[in-house]
Amino acid sequence: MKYTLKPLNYAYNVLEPFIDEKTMMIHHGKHYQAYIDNLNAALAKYPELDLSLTQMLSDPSLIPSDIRQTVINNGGGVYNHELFFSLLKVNDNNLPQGQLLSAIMAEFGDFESFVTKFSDLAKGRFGSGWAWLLVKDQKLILTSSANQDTPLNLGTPILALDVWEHAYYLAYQNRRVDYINAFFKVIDWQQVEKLYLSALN
Ligand code: MN3
Repeated sequence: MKYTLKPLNYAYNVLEPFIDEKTMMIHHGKHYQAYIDNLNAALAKYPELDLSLTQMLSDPSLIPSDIRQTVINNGGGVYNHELFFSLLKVNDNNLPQGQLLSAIMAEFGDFESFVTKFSDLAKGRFGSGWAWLLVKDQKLILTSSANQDTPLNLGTPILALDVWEHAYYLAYQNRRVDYINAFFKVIDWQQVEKLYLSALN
């Protein structure tokens, strides 16, 4: 078994009331675990394949063709969820600071404009997918992706929002907008800034 579940560095209930405990338990313990299991099962056919997950997802032509789509779907599921879960924390009203805030201001004018643009992408993603903040050529860019597709071909992801219904349906049902607003209460901006600074190098 090559890939294993990474534990959260916080308890399932600490994101309440913005993201509820039951959703976190199922999302982390069941959905994320299933992506790991499916990825391992696919890669078990190719024990000699010596590539990292980001190498494979950045250039899927490196993946053997008979498992390529399975690795894109499930390896993407592993990569995306590990990033998403690692960027959440208990709400303490923290906001972007330092160089990350400067970059947001330079690119989007102000923080509220960034939140609006990111939220619009998350709202507008039809069906299941993700909204992203990336670093490309030292600049911040926004995008969204379908299914478990990663944006690794476009840049380095530093913020990820899962807008699959499994991420919010128990608490928010069809109200994706309320879930997106809640997400902005539990972002660990210090972690995002760390990723931002390392993406510059
Ligand atoms: Mn998910």
